[in-house]
Amino acid sequence: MSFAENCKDAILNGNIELAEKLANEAIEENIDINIAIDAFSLAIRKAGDLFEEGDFFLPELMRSAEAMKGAMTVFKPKIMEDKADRSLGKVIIGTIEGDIHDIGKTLVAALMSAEGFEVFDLGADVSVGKFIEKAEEVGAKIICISALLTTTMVGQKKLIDQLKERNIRDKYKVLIGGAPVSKKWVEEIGADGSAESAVSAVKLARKLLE
Ligand code: B12
Repeated sequence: MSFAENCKDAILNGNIELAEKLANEAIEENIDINIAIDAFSLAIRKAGDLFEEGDFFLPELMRSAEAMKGAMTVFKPKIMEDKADRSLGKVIIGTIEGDIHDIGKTLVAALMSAEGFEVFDLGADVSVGKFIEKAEEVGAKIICISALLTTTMVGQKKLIDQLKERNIRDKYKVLIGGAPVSKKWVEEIGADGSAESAVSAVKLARKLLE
């Protein structure tokens, strides 16, 4: 079986040990870390599809998510090992209120940090007020808001609306992301951009600050 097939097997079976073992092997064998993470990401999305189709129930999806988190925990120190020795500015990141999906957000945070941004990761289920309060407190340049549910994406709009109401919208670049986010949504709510992967999120953040 190929590496990607093994990852799929580990994630879909919710096998944390196997997921961690594969992640460790990928590092030992010098497999490009982004390619390895992509293989796991594809697998967890497959779990989501199975859940949507009714072939997976919530406990199975949760076990898959745990296996995915196990692999990401192995990759994180490796990502940070190559941390750039520079300061590109402060970034606030979190998953919006009502939403507990934090795997993608954590990946974006780790890569941003490795790139040289000073990242303040507020976690998941973060209120709009908390995002703004922290951004103001630390003097952030970028606010990154993740949302994985169609019901919680509205929080991304709410945050931008509140920045406008407080006349501080221009102080920040606002990046949004998560599976349901589209270019249309970016335009509709007046965000500065979105990205479909952690790698492109970092590239976009750098570009916006040029
Ligand atoms: C894992 C998972 C879970 C785990 C979450 C574990 C965790 N700690 O995160 C568990 C099992 C707990 C879970 C729970 C639920 N889930 Co869920 N879950 C998923 C799943 C399968 C994968 C998400 C994931 O981790 N992907 C892997 C990461 C690497 O990718 P990512 O999150 O997309 O992030 C990347 C990019 O989007 C981008 N990105 C992400 N954030 C940001 C932010 C910025 C600023 C930028 C620039 C980029 C960026 O970069 C990331 C890295 O590459 C998705 C399916 C899917 N297709 O997304 C469903 C999914 C999101 N879940 C879904 C649902 C319905 C739920 C539940 C409501 C189920 C339930 N009945 O309880 C609950 C929600 C509870 C809540 N209040 O939040 C639905 C949402 C449907 C919808 N239309 O809204 C999905 C789409 C599954 C489906 N197809 O039905 N879930």
